[in-house]
Amino acid sequence: MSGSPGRRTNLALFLFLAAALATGALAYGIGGGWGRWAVAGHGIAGLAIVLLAPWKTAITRRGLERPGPGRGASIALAGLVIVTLLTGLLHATGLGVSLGGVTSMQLHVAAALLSVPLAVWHVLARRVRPRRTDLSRRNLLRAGGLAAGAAAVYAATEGLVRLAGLPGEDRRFTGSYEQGSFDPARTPVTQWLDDRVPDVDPEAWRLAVVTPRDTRSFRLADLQGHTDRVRATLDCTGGWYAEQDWEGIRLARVIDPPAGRSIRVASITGYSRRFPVRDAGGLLLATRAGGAPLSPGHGFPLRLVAPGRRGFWWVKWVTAIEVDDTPWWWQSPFPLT
Ligand SMILES: Nc1nc2c(c(=O)[nH]1)N[C@H]1C(S)=C(S)[C@@H](COP(=O)(O)O)O[C@H]1N2
Ligand SMILES: [Mo]
Repeated sequence: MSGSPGRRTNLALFLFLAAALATGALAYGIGGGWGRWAVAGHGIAGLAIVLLAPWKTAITRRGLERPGPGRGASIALAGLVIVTLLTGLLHATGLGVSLGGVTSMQLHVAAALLSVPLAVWHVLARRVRPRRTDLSRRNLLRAGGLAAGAAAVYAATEGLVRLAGLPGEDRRFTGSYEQGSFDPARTPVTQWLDDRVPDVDPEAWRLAVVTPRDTRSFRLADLQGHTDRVRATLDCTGGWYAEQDWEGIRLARVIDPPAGRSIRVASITGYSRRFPVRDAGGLLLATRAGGAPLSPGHGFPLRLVAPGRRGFWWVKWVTAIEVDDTPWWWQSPFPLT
């Protein structure tokens, strides 16, 4: 016995919701080529949830007939999951990338995150206890079959997007759309959460470089003479990307030789990210983009360029660099501000 069909549907839903959450986080976390597998896995997990909808609807209909506690929260959860799926499809196909004011991607992530506590509560409130038969061979085969079906639907959808020439065909492997490449003035100005564009006085501004050996301070004029260049793509998790020619000073030059395990790059605003010291060679402290000084929104006077990493690593308004023995992963995987 592998349990009732209702139990199986609920288990499969739980499994694929968890998979969608995990692959979504991975797609945000991985900026390099491997990210494409996270993005594909994310699409497949989402479509598996869509495929389960008819069965779940039958269960839900029965549930709604016996009103009990927490019914409102369950309905809210269903609504959030539907919004998450719809905005995911709107973004991926390009049929609705921006919904006036907000982007589909913003709604997608917000609805998904809000649904997590509700989903946890929903499962706990129903006291579904794991049973050994849940992991029966047949159930695992069924889950595999569902994933294969979802993969086929994913491939078919991608094919349709191309055949129909929908905007979705121009997505980067991360799922992002091009906006303002080689034209910084057309590139969006965005903050991860609640940071504000600061008004920086270039005369008073200093870059502090703190290493276990010493602390040094640079003026803007000390950095502006450097002409290290890198062509790199800023790919925001908000769903757009732009390739740009960046100019400034390689980070490795200001901490040479690196003595420590990680480098913390901090903004005037308090926002910061920590990098493994081995990355120093690939990071650039940029003062210019596209041949012009950075605009305030894009990080004037100094911003980090972190090729191969998603946008939230590209710290703007840099004012301090600290090298120490803290492991680079000793930080929140995503910024909290
Ligand atoms: N200080 C600071 N730097 C930041 C952020 C922020 O909120 N604060 N947001 C990051 C995110 S999420 C992105 S996508 C890029 C956006 O850079 P742009 O505004 O120059 O396009 O800046 C990154 N650097
Ligand atoms: Mo971003």
